[in-house]
Amino acid sequence: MSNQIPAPVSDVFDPTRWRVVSGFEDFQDMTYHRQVERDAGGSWVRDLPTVRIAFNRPEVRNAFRPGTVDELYRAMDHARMTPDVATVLLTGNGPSPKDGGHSFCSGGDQRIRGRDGYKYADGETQETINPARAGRLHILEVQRLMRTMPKVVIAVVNGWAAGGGHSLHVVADLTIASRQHGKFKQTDATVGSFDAGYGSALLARQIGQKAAREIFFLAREYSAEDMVRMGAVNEAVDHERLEEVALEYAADIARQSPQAIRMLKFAFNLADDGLAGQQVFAGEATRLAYMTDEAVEGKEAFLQKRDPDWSSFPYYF
Ligand code: S0N
Repeated sequence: MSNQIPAPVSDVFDPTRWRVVSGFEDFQDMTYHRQVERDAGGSWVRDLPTVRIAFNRPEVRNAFRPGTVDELYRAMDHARMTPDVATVLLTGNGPSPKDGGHSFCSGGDQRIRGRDGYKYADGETQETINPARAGRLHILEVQRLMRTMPKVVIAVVNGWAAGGGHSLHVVADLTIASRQHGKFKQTDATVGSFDAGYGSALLARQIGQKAAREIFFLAREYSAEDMVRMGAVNEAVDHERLEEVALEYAADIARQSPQAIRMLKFAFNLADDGLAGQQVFAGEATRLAYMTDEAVEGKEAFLQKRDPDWSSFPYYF
């Protein structure tokens, strides 16, 4: 494993705690780090079970364009499939080199919003773009992945969470926010946009209909402490301790049974996610059932071309 200490990417990022995840060094709009333990000389000792995925466009308050969302999805999916990762910290890099502003994410990049969705930028033209990738609203694919991945996702809100960035914090399992710089504003309706899925309806389940409607209809600014009072944020912490507290949350999560955590996450989701939620929960239940002698008997009987013998498996116990 590389002993290289990564470049600093944010004012609350301690480079000695992280390494860049191999294969993701080419990211333009995001960064992806794995938590590590190092010895006193700074050499890598072992990986720890937390990853940090961060928006890296602080000059536009970490707004996302299609390429940003592609990278976010890739990192999130890699975290989903990495067996020894328990927790994902989703956050924003910064502050902005232009004006020192802090941001988690300000949602879709309004400069490239077209009538049919968000356009690919940087050299893409109507003629060259793959039609399957044009005009994409695929942040919703990321929301579904965050919701269904068997890991805990913590939104670490270091600055503005606005528009689609606000929705990402809603979809995360937990949210902690900077007391000094964490700010929340649901600007969707201000720019003629609306997250009519998790961003609004799940928020209403979390904090109640009146409060959620207030956030969307009035588009006012809320502090981290306002959000804690409403039940939308778990904890407001001093800015300089944000990463440290996020890692304390992750360390507590890593002490729990992985199977129990994922069954609990899917149980919490189930009622709000309807049949899709039931499908995810049921998939885990089926996987557990495959581990029983009873399920093995069913499979063995089929392969041996005989009737299954259920006599040692009670209907009730
Ligand atoms: C975040 C705000 C409140 C911060 O205000 P502040 O601190 O005064 O900073 P500004 O001076 O406004 O900003 C600094 C620079 O950053 C640029 N910028 C900020 N946000 C964006 C943005 N979203 N897109 C492009 N540029 C942005 C500013 O222009 C400024 O640049 P310069 O220095 O060059 O002037 C404030 O910035 C703000 O209100 N931002 C806009 C927030 C917003 O409305 N976002 C979009 C909301 N809609 C969505 O996100 C929809 C997307 C979505 O999630 C979705 C939902 C459902 C279905 C599909 C989708 C999908 O699109 O995929």
